[in-house]
Amino acid sequence: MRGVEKGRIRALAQAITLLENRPSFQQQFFRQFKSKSQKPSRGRLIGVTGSAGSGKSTLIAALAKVMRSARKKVAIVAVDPTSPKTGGAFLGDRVRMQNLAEDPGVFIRSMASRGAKGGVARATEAVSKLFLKAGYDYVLIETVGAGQLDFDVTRFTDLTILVLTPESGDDMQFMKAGLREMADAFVINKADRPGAHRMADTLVRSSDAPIFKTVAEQSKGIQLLYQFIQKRTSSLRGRLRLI
Ligand SMILES: Nc1nc2c(ncn2[C@@H]2O[C@H](COP(=O)(O)OP(=O)(O)OP(=O)(O)O)[C@@H](O)[C@H]2O)c(=O)[nH]1
Ligand SMILES: [Mg+2]
Repeated sequence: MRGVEKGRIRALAQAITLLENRPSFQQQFFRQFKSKSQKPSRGRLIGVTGSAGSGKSTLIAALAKVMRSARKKVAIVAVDPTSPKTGGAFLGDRVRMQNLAEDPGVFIRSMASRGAKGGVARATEAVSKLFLKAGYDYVLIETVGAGQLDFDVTRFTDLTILVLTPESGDDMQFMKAGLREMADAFVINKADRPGAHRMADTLVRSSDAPIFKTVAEQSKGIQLLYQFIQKRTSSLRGRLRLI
């Protein structure tokens, strides 16, 4: 654990693998931290959810870039569904496109959901908190807005962003499932396409959460979103955590 606390990449990678592969170790992990007097962590857990292909990975890569410009250490945890990818690219590709992969201040980890439910969420939680322990300022967690996992994620994140597109009107069904109430902010991504304003109008009528329009592919609107994240999560200072 000491290597992790010093932010050593190798120790971190080993601990993550252990947390993923050994559910019993997860319990031990949580117990260990529960029993100690706890220092509030400086880092923040940010959930990014939304329907497949809405641009979550692109948004996360763009956001990570802005955070790096502000000299923040960023960890990215992507929960990939087992279903084969249609279109889009893996998060790693998007991050590479942004030249973040070579940046020692960015750690990217993919976790396959393999159709599992609660176990993945628990591993995701444990791994995300491990990054806090390792001194990362922001942990960005990508999940696909379709299943139970998304709700589990909102339970342990400091802030959850729901990514929509101008075409998401048809997806209102999944939003009605409760994710909408869980979201601290909405991002209407692909705002370069028609319908973004209409989508925003629909949202304004049904929620009090702030709405951001972004074109993640062109890094547009990301700075504003980052400012919101920063402001909203800074007031959480002093909150106790499991680790
Ligand atoms: N027009 C437009 N396309 C975008 C924008 N952001 C992302 N895309 C494209 O949308 C597609 C999906 O982007 P991803 O970032 O992979 O979306 P995702 O939500 O992570 O997808 P999954 O992880 O497969 O659910 C890609 O082809 C992106 O290039 C945007 O702001 N405007
Ligand atoms: Mg993705």
